[in-house]
Amino acid sequence: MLRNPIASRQFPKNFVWGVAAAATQIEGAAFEDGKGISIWDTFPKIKGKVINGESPEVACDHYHRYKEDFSLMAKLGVKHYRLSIAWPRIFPNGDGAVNGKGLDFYKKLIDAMLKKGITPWVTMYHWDLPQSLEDRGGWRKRVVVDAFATYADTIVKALSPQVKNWITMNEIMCFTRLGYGGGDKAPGTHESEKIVNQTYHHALLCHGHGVRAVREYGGRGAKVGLTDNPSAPIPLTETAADIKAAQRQFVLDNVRVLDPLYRGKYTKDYFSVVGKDGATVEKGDFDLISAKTDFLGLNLYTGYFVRAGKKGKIERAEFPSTYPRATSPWLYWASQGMYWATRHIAAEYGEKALYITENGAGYDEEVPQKDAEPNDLHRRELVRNNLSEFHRAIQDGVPIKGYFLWSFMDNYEWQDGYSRRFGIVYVDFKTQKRTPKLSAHWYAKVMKENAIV
Ligand code: GBH
Repeated sequence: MLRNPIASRQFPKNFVWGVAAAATQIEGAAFEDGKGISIWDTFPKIKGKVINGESPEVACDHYHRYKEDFSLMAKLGVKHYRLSIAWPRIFPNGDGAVNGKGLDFYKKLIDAMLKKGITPWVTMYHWDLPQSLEDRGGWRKRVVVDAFATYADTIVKALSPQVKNWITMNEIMCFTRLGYGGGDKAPGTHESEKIVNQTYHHALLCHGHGVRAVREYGGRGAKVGLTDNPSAPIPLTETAADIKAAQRQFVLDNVRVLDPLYRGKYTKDYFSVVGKDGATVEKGDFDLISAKTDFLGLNLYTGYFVRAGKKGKIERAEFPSTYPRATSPWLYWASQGMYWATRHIAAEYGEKALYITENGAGYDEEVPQKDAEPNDLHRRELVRNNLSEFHRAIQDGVPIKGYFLWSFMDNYEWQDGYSRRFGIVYVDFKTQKRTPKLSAHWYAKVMKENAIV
């Protein structure tokens, strides 16, 4: 007798299946109802930073279309949705006066979700710093920490009756290193390593304030965690020496965020990586940074291969030019990264609850034929392979509790603009028409069966 192929591919009971998006990437209405300017409104105006200078001013116009978007989600069987709040809608200048219309917008939006049976998972910060704070030093300066503490208090107080799941920060590395070190993301400057490490430190402090705000004002049953995007070294062979090398590389790669979070200090490993450019720390900082969380969120898309070399050295096995990847050039097809990143965290830091807060694939896709189902078999296949690896990790004891596919619909992919599509729903940006792709119909069945189908 052959077995039913999905019998061994079931996920645990109560596994959380969802989709994800972020304010700047979908809302549009960049200057409506009192919203302040964010660094992502300013950044596309700098020549050469964003493809075709595309801006998030209109994006998916979700600000005006959220009801129909939630109807479509519900139709696909989505029960959990990760969204973010635009800080400049709440505090147009980052601090100072609250914009009541901003808070009202999110209350109405979340009400509309709840009516459709969709549970919100709210990210407090997904890269849209109020420009006014950037003008006062931004992530380089402690002013951002004080402002964030008040912002976190304000949104948690206002939304805690409706929201039980909170994510403090999205991908600290991206808005610190890539924003202030690499120049690729807003604000797009090139600071010293010392300053870049200081931006990480301020972001970690904000995470701590996010946790504190949820503990103080989140109400009963509220949960909070950080979303990180660790790099994912994969052992070239799954044998003891390569596994040890990969886990060691994992710690060193991600030491700026995960060591302070879990070890409550800047460790020897941190200083072995940053040298004399470590962040300046004030008394009490680590109490905030390492305050106990309820889970860790992970955005995982890819990985890379390492093996044990001679004399304890770790060798990287480079990707040859023929190795498959998505149109996003960093997105190599490396599904084993899903297994190993989650496993390394469980092994190294003992985390008890992991949520995959993003996973997906970015392609410049063809315009679909009129009335045809957009064919994104490439995305379906990569995501399905990734799910197999998460499933394998769970079988091996890694505590993965949920999975959010990035992204619900095509949207503003930051410096890659509107041509780089990550959605399982196709968006025609001229007409704002939404059309579920092949992957959306497949994912609907995954959520329904609680299994890889
Ligand atoms: C996530 O970023 C974001 O949270 C989300 O908003 C975004 O739309 C989505 O993923 C898709 O990109 O070091 O220069 O080689 C993931 C961003 C992109 C961060 C690749 C690290 C490495 C680029 N990651 N990046 S580089």
